[in-house]
Amino acid sequence: MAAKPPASDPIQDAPETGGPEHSAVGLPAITNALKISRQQMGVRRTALTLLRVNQKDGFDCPGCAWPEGDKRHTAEFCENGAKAVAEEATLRRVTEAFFAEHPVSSLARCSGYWLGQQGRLTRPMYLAEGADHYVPVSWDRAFDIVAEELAALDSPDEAVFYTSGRTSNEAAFLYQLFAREFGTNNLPDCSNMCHESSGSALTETIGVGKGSVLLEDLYKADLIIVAGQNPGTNHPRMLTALEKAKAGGAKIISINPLPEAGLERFKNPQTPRGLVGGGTALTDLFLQVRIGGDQALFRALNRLVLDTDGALDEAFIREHTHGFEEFAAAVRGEGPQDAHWDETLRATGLTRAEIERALRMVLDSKRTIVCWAMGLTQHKHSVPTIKEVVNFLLLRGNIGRPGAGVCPVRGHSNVQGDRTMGIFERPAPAFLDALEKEFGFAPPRAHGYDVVRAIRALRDGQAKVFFAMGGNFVAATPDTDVTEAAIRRARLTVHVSTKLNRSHVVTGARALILPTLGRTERDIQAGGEQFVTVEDSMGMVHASRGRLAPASPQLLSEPAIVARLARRVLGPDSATPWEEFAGDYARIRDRIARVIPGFEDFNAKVARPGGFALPHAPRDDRRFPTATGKANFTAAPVEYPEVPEGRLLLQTLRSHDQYNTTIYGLDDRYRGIKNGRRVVLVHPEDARALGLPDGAYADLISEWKDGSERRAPGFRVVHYPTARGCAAAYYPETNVLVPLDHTADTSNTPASKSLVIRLERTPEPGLRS
Ligand SMILES: Nc1nc2c(c(=O)[nH]1)N[C@H]1C(S)=C(S)[C@@H](COP(=O)(O)OP(=O)(O)OC[C@H]3O[C@@H](n4cnc5c(=O)[nH]c(N)nc54)[C@H](O)[C@@H]3O)O[C@H]1N2
Ligand SMILES: Nc1nc2c(c(=O)[nH]1)N[C@H]1C(S)=C(S)[C@@H](COP(=O)(O)OP(=O)(O)OC[C@H]3O[C@@H](n4cnc5c(=O)[nH]c(N)nc54)[C@H](O)[C@@H]3O)O[C@H]1N2
Ligand SMILES: [Mo]
Repeated sequence: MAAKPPASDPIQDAPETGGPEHSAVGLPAITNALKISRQQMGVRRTALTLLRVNQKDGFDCPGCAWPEGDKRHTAEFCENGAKAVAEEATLRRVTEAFFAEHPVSSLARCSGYWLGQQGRLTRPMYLAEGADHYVPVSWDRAFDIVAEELAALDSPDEAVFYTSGRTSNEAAFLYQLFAREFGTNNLPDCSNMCHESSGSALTETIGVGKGSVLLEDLYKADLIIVAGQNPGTNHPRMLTALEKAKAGGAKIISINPLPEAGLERFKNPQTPRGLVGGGTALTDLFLQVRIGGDQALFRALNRLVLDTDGALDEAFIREHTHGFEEFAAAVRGEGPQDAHWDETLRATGLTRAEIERALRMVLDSKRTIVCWAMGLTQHKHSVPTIKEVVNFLLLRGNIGRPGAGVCPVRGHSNVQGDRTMGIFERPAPAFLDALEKEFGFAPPRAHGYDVVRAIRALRDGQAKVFFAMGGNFVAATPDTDVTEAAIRRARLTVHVSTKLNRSHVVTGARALILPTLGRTERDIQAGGEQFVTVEDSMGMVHASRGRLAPASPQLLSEPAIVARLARRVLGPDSATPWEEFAGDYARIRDRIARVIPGFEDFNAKVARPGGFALPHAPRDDRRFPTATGKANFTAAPVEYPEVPEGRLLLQTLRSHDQYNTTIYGLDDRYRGIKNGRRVVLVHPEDARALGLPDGAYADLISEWKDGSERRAPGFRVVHYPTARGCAAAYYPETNVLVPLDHTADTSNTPASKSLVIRLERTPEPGLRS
């Protein structure tokens, strides 16, 4: 059912606005989920599929990585989970006729939304050098083409193997094994753009780059701080957990430049009160921080805690931490309290009274959890910011006991598992030793490229083959023009995908689309029906079993694709039993059990309904496997973005109707935006000072320190109650504004939440000639 792509802009982006909502979910969420699901799947399939999401014998929701509770509702889904499922289980199909009709050059002018709406990919397709149409290709021929181009490289390090976060543990383990047997650690992943800053900060300070709380901990907490996260849209099931935590007496502080509806009030669709009543107020204290002001805020709280008699957990600090004295001296050395306040208020945009109120809540709490997501990780100073959060928790002994800890809330449903399986450009030597011992080859030891370095290598001609296990690299990465030009220099680009996206139409000299099974689909191999496993944001590993008939008989599973490709590329010399792995995923799990700590008896443990928790030394026994053997206090200088006169600080974020680069629709219900995505949210006072009435149109121009500028044209200005001096607009449309070199220190994550921009007023679209 391919719709004709219109000659010019295929999507009528004509935003209308009505002001933000003050509560989330409730009946409209169900109505909207069912509407989108029925459009994609029809009535019967909608019912069958949605009943299976996140059930113990069903499939893991391909939406977010929030954990499932132990007691499950019949419909353990949320609006956005339902949309993610509908997107995959859609009845629409992209066939060879579609590619015969549409040349790549015209598809490259279509919006990502339109491309995604065309449906599921159905067979392997090949774009030959110089050709403008993809043509069908057999799986064997497709693997031959990849093998040819890999064999032509001067070094295995001229190949890049990207992973998005939906890939199962089994597929991820095989994929990294293949890349390393081939000879490279070039395994960038979406994590590099996502929670890498959390991983960097946590590994150094507590010794494990993952969160330290389980779902039960939220129900035992006195205080939950949600910083830089919009769970109403991106982790809707977290609202149920927050509601339950509140019922148990917890208080919630939200730290965000935007008043996000989901954090204000939650109408739980599983309860009558939530469906027809007023719902539950979630946030007790809203700190409307200026973008990038979080490190200063936590530093201020830490200083106040240090100066309060009896506020420290001295026994914990003495026994379990390192660097406290230096930290305390550095904080006090920042000058007298008064000067410190001035700087804090400037950096955060908050009042002293607000911060003192937060302090009282902090001191009243015996068990505190801090949750965060992209609002903390995508800044230049994200790693020191998250380390300051760790300092904050360490001061009062809030790590490694029930109801307390760090909770980075992960994005993609298996992004955490992929990393556990070894998808990492800087693998630990112990991991490589274990691979070497188990598989009898010498894995490469030199670090590989992360996402940003991979783009530079492609741009500079040092990488020539780009292979992606899922994702939408050209749309998700920064500096769109630079990245697209870099990708076009490649000899070959290959995408293992479920849906059509921009990365299929901005390609290297040759390109392949390899269509694969999704989570919702039945996976039958030589050894019978298979299931896969995933790890959620809290380190729980469990099985996922699809039930739907595959979108096409020609799809291969991700493990089968990797196994067949590996055999073709590595030849009979590879001692790895690739065929056996593809035939029976339990054989892959046997090997994971022998290579990765915590997976001993993997097959037996995962057979238990609900799965098992991976060990986490700080959480389980207050052991901190860091360089010092203790939890480390760190005292980085406080940073925050400086914004010149007449400029704003732009964050790029998600609307309610998208999953990263997958656009479900053109509305952002909670923010009162309809029918369009090219909007920029600006505080009314700032907008007036810039001479921009509500509804005016403007180009966004980012200004980078080397003097270069980048432009995103034609955004409707929306007066919106964001923090002063700040602005917000949707990604991926704004990725064009993010300079490739604008990354977080240490983690190298694109700093896509703090861009200095100016707005240039333009005529309304209708008035342009
Ligand atoms: N439906 C849906 N679910 C998703 C996704 C999706 O696109 N759609 N994406 C998935 C993925 S991969 C991820 S990583 C997560 C993302 O989940 P989120 O991190 O919630 O996603 P964003 O939309 O980027 O929102 C960032 C939030 O941080 C706030 N923020 C921005 N800058 C700052 C700051 O400097 N300080 C503070 N304190 N707050 C700030 C923003 O106002 C916003 O509320 O969601 C996952 N789940
Ligand atoms: N400016 C800006 N840029 C950002 C962000 C931001 O906040 N602002 N966020 C960053 C973050 S947090 C992330 S995680 C990245 C996301 O980066 P990616 O993970 O690369 O992007 P997605 O849009 O999630 O990828 C969607 C595509 O994945 C494919 N897909 C879906 N399911 C499957 C599957 O089961 N198997 C396979 N093989 N393919 C599948 C489909 O073809 C779909 O088109 O973007 C980053 N980019
Ligand atoms: Mo993410």
